[in-house]
Amino acid sequence: MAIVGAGFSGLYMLHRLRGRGLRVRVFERGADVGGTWYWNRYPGARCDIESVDYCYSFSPELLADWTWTERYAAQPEILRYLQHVTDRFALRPDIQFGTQVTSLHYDAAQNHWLVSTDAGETVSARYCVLAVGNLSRAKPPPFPGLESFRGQWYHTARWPAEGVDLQGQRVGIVGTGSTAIQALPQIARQADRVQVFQRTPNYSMPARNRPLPTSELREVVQGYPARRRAAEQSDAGVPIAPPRLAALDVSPAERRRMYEAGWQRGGINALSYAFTDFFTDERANLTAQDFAREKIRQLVRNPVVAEALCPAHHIGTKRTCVDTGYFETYNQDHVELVDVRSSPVTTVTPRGLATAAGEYELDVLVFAIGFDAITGALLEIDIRGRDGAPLAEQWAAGPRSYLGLCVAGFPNLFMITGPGSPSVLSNMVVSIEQHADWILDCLDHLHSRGLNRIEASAQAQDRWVCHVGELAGRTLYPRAASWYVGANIPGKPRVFMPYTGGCGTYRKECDQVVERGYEGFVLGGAGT
Ligand code: FAD
Ligand code: N01
Repeated sequence: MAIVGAGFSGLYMLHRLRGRGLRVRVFERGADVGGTWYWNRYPGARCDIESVDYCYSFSPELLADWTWTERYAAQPEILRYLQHVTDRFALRPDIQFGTQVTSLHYDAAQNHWLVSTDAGETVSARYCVLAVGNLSRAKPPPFPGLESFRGQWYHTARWPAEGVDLQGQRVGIVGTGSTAIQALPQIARQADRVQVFQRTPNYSMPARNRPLPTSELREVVQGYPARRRAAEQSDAGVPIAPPRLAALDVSPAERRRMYEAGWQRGGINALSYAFTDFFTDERANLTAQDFAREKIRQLVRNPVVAEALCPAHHIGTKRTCVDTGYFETYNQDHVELVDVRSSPVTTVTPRGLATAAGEYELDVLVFAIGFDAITGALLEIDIRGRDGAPLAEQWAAGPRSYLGLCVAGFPNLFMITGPGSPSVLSNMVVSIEQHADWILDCLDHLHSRGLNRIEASAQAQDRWVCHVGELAGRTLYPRAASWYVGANIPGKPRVFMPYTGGCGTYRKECDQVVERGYEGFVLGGAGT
């Protein structure tokens, strides 16, 4: 078995497969485990799902012996957790670090995959699991002249492990997504001057982060099985009771009270979990947008800056950000918002950034410009299935999969949180465990029947793609120019990629496929 990637997905998959006595090799580009939490070391990086939920549930002993110190753990703590898991379950010997998988070619005669790496090695594997991450292929800075810049530049998703000393520096941050929103308050603490180059403003909810007392953690661990079951059956993979009321069915005063309560609780679902029609009814969504914009106007003293920070898209249709003091940071004299919507960045010069409006002199450039999300890391590998057909060709008009787990024409190849599954719309660790468990059960099923091949049928895949599209079409999601639809990558096909039906419903759909004898899959033995 081959697994590509050693983040939350690859590590858990390895652990489960090992439990079956299978021989497994994991290939990881990085020098250590951690995936997202290995690469994204920028100041302020932390999770936006509560730490006690953004972790594995498979081992009660692991749960009991790990101490989360904050409501939302910071990157170093999450990385330490994943390193701890790796060592506790002795996973390291099966992981080959510093190795990028460059191609995966299926050999139909042998019914195996040929896995080639950038080290020039090729190995064969009967089954392959792509645990490459939805947000792991960093978008390269697209600005001409970057090589001429005399200062230092960094992509937040490749932040140096030793950190960057920003004391006394003039720093430019390009981007105002989740990453920049976390990083700005931290960078502004150190730098002499910060200029934030904003093309599109985003909604951000207060994190209300706080230390996690051990008594609270102990209580959570005691009731963990029920808490996790609730998360698994929920829409977003978090143990929060779903809303019951529609926004327009309550009075404006009641609506306001509920939004305010959410805002005070904080977190990514602060407003979205208030009402049932948040993601489906434009008028309901507008009430939450208005509330969020009003908060920005209260938090930012300069009314011109506040207005520039007010987003216009349907709230939630681009990933809602979570912050600690983001908007308030613009009240500091040494922090400036620069509009690059009306005057886009044209070039990087030796001294800084140039826009049509002028040149900005900088010592350090920070690119918080995001990722080629969901399909980027998959298509970076030259994947060829039965008949030698490249995956890139099959996905030329957007990704097509069955359950977000498998692709027709690519036998014995599994994706963890692939396009067409809840993936980035969920607490990803919940989704990762579900996918890895499903894959393991599937392999057990094959082995118990003396079979060794499974492939999604083209018809089942067509039906699934249609179903995912229909579900998304009932929501406001596809209307935003977001990375969910590939809008942040020039030339990428515009298709809404995740499954919007919710984690609980998705899990049932996957289970039904199994109950019906792997409906929609073609199963076979070596000779068939
Ligand atoms: P990753 O963690 O991305 O790991 C994939 C690994 O595969 C990487 O280490 C990569 O180097 C390796 N790889 C990729 N391609 C190759 C190749 N060809 N050859 C060899 N190795 C390869 N999700 C949440 O649910 N809650 C959060 O709070 C949250 N916070 C986030 C914060 C940040 C800053 C970012 C960027 C993402 C966040 N996410 C969050 C999403 C996060 O990516 C997932 O939660 C989770 O970490 C994904 O784990 P993974 O193992 O699937 O992928
Ligand atoms: O990336 P993004 P991110 N010129 O794509 C701008 C997860 N995450 O790294 O919107 C000027 O969201 C771009 O502008 P625009 C989370 O899922 C979670 O911030 O394209 N600007 C945008 O403002 C998140 O959604 C956390 O107009 C350019 C920004 O760069 C996902 O990762 C923390 C530009 C990119 O925003 C990605 O977040 C961090 C250009 N040429 C990440 N190109 C948590 O809080 C891009 N931009 C848990």
